[in-house]
Amino acid sequence: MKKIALITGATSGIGEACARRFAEGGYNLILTGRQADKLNMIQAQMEANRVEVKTLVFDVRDAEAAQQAMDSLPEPWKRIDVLINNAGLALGLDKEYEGDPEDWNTMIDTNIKGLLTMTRLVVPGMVERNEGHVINIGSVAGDAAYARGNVYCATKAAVKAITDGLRIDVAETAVRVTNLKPGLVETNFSNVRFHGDNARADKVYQGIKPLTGADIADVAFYAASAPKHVQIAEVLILATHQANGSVIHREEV
Ligand code: NDP
Ligand code: 8X3
Repeated sequence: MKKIALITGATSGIGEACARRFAEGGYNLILTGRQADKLNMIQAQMEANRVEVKTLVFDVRDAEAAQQAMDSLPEPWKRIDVLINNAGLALGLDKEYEGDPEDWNTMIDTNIKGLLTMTRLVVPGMVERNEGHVINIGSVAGDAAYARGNVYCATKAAVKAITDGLRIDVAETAVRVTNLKPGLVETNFSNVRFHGDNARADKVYQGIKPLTGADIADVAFYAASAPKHVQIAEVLILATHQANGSVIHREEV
């Protein structure tokens, strides 16, 4: 049987690009997300290319639904080789003292607790089999706070600590743990961040050639394909004209 990659948030952006890159690289896929129709569409495209795909529809914030979805997988599909914890979001770009507590809760529940839920469900099997790879999608935002990034940056700093913690806790096994930290990637991310204000979202990528989901998927696939004794612990991936979370050089438009 081919190797299996489970990708959360596979309906869009980096997650969808990872699905396509890992399929191309010979993996079968478990694609998870909240939009059944989108998952079904991606599944149909992949199955036409002889990739076997299981789809699981659940919200990563719902630990019980996540557990039930994982339990529903046929036994051979429970042997997951690569877990890509990608589902996540930013909501708002406000001063911390003016932010919306509901947005904070959604980011914390998705980016931190959702990632932990999936880790708790998948990693015990990897440890038992003494093989596997966890790739968490962190962010440059986790390296240092940027203006108005506050809580989103904190969730990605938490992803870094949680990823480093897991790497320590599985060090006696052959399980590998990677934190990928992208900078500006043009996806649905900013449309979501600005609650559907697409004009404002477009401005985020003006005057700079941003990364694409495929750029990040290539790095994820590289990490998963490295020789078994090589653990790509962390990668910061930036557009050429981005220096860090705060310094972005834009051409005049
Ligand atoms: P997208 O908005 O394009 O994709 C986000 C994905 O996560 C979607 O599939 C979305 O599904 C899913 N998702 C969000 N909330 C949940 C949830 N509660 N349960 C299940 N799935 C959920 O953005 P990106 O591809 O850019 O984001 C992917 C990851 O990359 C995120 O963790 C983000 O923080 C990170 N990242 C993004 C960067 C960027 O500049 N774009 C840079 C650095 C990191 P749905 O459509 O149902 O909402
Ligand atoms: C996404 C990148 O800089 O918009 O994590 O926070 S940034």
